[in-house]
Amino acid sequence: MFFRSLVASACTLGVLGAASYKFVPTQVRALLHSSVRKSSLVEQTDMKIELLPALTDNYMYLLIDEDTKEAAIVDPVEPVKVVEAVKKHGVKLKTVLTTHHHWDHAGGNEKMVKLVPGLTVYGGDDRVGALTKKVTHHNTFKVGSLDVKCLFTPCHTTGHICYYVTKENSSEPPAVFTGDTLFVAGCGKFFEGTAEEMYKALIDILGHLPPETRVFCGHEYTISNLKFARHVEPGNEVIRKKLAWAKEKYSNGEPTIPSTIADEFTFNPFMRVREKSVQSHAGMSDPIDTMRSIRKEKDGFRVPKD
Ligand SMILES: N[C@@H](CCC(=O)N[C@@H](CS)C(=O)NCC(=O)O)C(=O)O
Ligand SMILES: *[C@@H]1O[C@H](CO)[C@@H](O)[C@H](O)[C@H]1NC(C)=O
Ligand SMILES: [Zn+2]
Repeated sequence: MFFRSLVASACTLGVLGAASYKFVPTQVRALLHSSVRKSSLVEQTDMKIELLPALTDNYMYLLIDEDTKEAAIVDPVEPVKVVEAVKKHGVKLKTVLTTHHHWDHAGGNEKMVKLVPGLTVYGGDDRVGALTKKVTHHNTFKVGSLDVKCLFTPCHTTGHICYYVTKENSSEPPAVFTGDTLFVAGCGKFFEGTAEEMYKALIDILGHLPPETRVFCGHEYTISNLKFARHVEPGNEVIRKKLAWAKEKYSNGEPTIPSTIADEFTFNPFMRVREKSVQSHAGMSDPIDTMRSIRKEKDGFRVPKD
């Protein structure tokens, strides 16, 4: 539909969106986007995770098993950058983890498998490019010595998968790659699902992971998400502090990722739909009605300048 295509966001634009992006002059693009966004490394003794900024506000994540030096890449939309990072770390890339089929996440898969032959490409949707292993809820597999568990979280798209990564007997926190289901202080738009489904994804599934689990999401939306969170809960001091912190990070080109599941429950309005403060903002008394109402409100929210 013509109107829908006008208002479509980056994630739904498809091939045309990807192609037109290429025609933005390189210097302008570099100034506006990726080159001012720093990559960063989250180091534990069991796993390393390199955050690789991509496109305007996406993240790819290079997951490294320290034990075997095997690696996986989450949503490799810019495969050349992935190959550079793999070389830099001297690791063996074997696996692609695809959160969902939208082009800003899965659009690099075909090129990725050409650049690194023999990759296993995981995803939960037949629309994922170069898919070799379709997965569903609680499927498990290994990346070196790390255990990966698939969490089926349909709503943003019907085939969305989050990947939960643990290491047996480790005392360090697990990681979860949440794509466009859970963002820092926000959640994905309900393109192909309902408030019931997002409630299940955020509260029942992701919300029951260990509280210290680190959250690695698909986009750098933290500042605009926190401005909406502040609008929902003007009296929540945690939101105001996190917003000041996020602005500081952003101004230095640094990521605001990861957060933790425990932290999300303190400032993410979509994780807080059982709280009276969020429910009364929505004029609802039921958590799922609240979820539906604040998602609709955020779809039309004009993000304030400060
Ligand atoms: N609000 C987004 C617009 C782009 C958009 O719609 N992004 C999709 C993912 S590709 C989404 O689910 N956004 C969640 C939201 O806007 O709350 C932005 O800050 O640029
Ligand atoms: C984890 O700990 C258990 C109990 O101590 C032990 O039996 C098992 O072999 C350990 N697993 C690994 C991979 O080290
Ligand atoms: Zn996206």
